[in-house]
Amino acid sequence: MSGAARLSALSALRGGVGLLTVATAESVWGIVAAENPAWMTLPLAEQDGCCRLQSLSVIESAWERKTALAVGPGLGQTPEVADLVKVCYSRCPLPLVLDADGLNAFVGHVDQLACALEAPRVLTPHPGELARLLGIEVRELQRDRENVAVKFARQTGAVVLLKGAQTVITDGDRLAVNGTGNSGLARGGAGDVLTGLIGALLAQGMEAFSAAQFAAHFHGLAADIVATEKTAQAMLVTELIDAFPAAWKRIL
Ligand code: NPW
Ligand code: AMP
Ligand code: MG
Repeated sequence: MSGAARLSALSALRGGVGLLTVATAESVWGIVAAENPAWMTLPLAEQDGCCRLQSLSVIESAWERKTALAVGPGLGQTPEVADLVKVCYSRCPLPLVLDADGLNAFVGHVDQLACALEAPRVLTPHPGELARLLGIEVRELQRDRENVAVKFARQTGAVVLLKGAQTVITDGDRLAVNGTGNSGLARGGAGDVLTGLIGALLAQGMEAFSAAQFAAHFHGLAADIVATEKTAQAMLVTELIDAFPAAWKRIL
């Protein structure tokens, strides 16, 4: 899905990343490349609209020159995508944020989210994604969001950011609940924006729990700025990224 890739990439740029490469299925490569001349692109071999496992070597040689990786938004769900994601997750020696179809790749294999590498992992499920991974009902998860997130963080060794109003961020020891944001964020693409932002902060060397906590706060702040002028009802996720400069001005 070229939209998800573009939203994550634009967000990463506005999040302050220095040099960005977007790896994407070759059939949408041109659309992604044309969106913004500031990023580089990496076309990946595909089948049925999704990346193939053989793209791994191309991705591996690209990450050698990088400082962080963001994986998942818009990838789609095929067995080959799932294998590709799992190998990247277990082998990439860089800080990595995993979202959306990146998380979906581990459904039925949640034990493989416990990564043996030193490099931090940030997992950013919405309640539907985490419920699917854990094999529980969304209602059950929502009743006990903080404890479910802490347990999942301990189980995986990752920083977990459980989305929704009052987003929970935890590394299993530390816990934060985010208070910014509004219902305007409950629309397709808002999460893809968050992934790009976390990727940008990790790339700039921010510690993983702090990156997730800061990103949740900043993403919500940008949404609150947009809602003041445009209302939560009429908000577009692209306007969220457009509000990043104003949000940075309030913080820096
Ligand atoms: P239901 O149906 O609401 O009961 P998916 P997705 C549940 C890309 N995108 N709380 C929902 O349950 C993403 O990056 C591309 C509780 C259903 O079971 C992904 O790659 C865009 N439950 C891909 O699309 C913009 C919730 O989860 C399932 C929930 C799929 O991502 C849009 C549906 O979720 C999108 O980001 C919640 N808050 N949210 C683009 N412009 O290219 C969802 N569920 O199948 O994970 O679908 O999150 O839309
Ligand atoms: P996703 O479901 O992946 O598109 O992500 C949606 C994003 O919007 C996450 O960052 C959620 O925490 C945020 N979000 C959704 N609904 C609300 C809400 N009612 N208040 C604040 N943030 C929200
Ligand atoms: Mg999402």
